[in-house]
Amino acid sequence: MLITAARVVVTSPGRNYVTLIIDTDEGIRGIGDATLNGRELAVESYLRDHILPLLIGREANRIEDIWHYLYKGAYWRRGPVTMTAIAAVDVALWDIKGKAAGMPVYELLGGAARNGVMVYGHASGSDFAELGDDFRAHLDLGYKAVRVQSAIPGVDKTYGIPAAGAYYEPASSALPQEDSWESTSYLDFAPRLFEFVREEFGFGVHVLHDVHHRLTPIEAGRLGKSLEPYRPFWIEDPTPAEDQSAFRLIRQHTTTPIAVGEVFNSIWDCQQLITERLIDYIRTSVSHAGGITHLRRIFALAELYGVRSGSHGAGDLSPITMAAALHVDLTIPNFGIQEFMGHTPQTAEVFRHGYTFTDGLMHPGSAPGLGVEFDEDAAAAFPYNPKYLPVNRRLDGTVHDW
Ligand code: CS2
Ligand code: MG
Repeated sequence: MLITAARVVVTSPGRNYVTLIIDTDEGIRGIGDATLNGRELAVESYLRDHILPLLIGREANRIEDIWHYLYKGAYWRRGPVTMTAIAAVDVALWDIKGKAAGMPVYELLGGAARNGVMVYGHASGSDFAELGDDFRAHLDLGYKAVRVQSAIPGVDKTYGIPAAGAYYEPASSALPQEDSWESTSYLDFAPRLFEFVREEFGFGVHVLHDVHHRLTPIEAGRLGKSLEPYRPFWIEDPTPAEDQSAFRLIRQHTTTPIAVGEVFNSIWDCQQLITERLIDYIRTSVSHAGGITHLRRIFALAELYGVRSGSHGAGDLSPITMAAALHVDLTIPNFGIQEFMGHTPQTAEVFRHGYTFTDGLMHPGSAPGLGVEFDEDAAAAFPYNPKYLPVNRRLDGTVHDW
């Protein structure tokens, strides 16, 4: 089966998504997610101008060969743009392979190793009352795990807090909005946040929290120690992820589980964190870490060191990535948890998917391939809408990690 055509569609059903479509001479089509929040057009160009011409005439079933051809053949390796583009090709080829075999992708990956995929949702609030309502709403939906984020007294426009009941989208402005941050206020506040949640909802539900890259290593050690009485499922991205050896210092001070990896795009980004057991969950995603092919290598390495998966699943990863993630999550032995932030209603018009949520567990469905159909006519109704992620500044104006 030969690749005959490939093209990229940028659409914005509530937020921007970049979708790769690959067609073959047997009439089977595959789709991949090439979305990189705030840098969508960079990936679109990398695919359109440098990758897609190389795919025409190649055998669609040779997924591994194509992966290495695109990775090693570029000379300039790794990075979020390159690896998101390679990921989109990889996922589209797995979609084609599943459709050609008449099987869901998870069957090609070794079959189901569990009945369903435990997911966590996002609860947030501008105060504890609002947070409590959102948390309770997630419990009512059947979630067994909930991430909690709250506004920090004295710090305006911090991460993860939408208007009450609104869908959270951080890339919200045509030029970067400036958020604010102060670690001292946060470190004093975080234990109170967890105290509220545990007093209100008890210890029968997993509670997660995203620090979002903002602390120094010793601050992260202090945070982890202060939260130990409240038993977090994990604290996520406590410090900038690229400084892997910093996690040795954090580990010296706390047993609170740590999750890192949504900004990583290759196994080499997390090799030290995994092999030195500096983290407990690796959050690399199908769409930003080289696709299904490379993500399985990362999870296989992690399994050797007792590190479990906890893949990124924010709304800026399209339903194609959510579906592909569920196929992988269903089959790996060291599955931990899967983020599921959900998508806007308009997104469901464009990406018609077959995955399901039942009592806190998700399943990709049994349709051949990924189980997602991309509606190009619906997509055309939502033209690209340039958006940037925020830039963060401390209260004295210093640029800080967002
Ligand atoms: C966040 C993401 O869901 C998470 O864990 O870190 O929502 C992140 O802020 C966005 O994906 C950035 O585009
Ligand atoms: Mg995160």
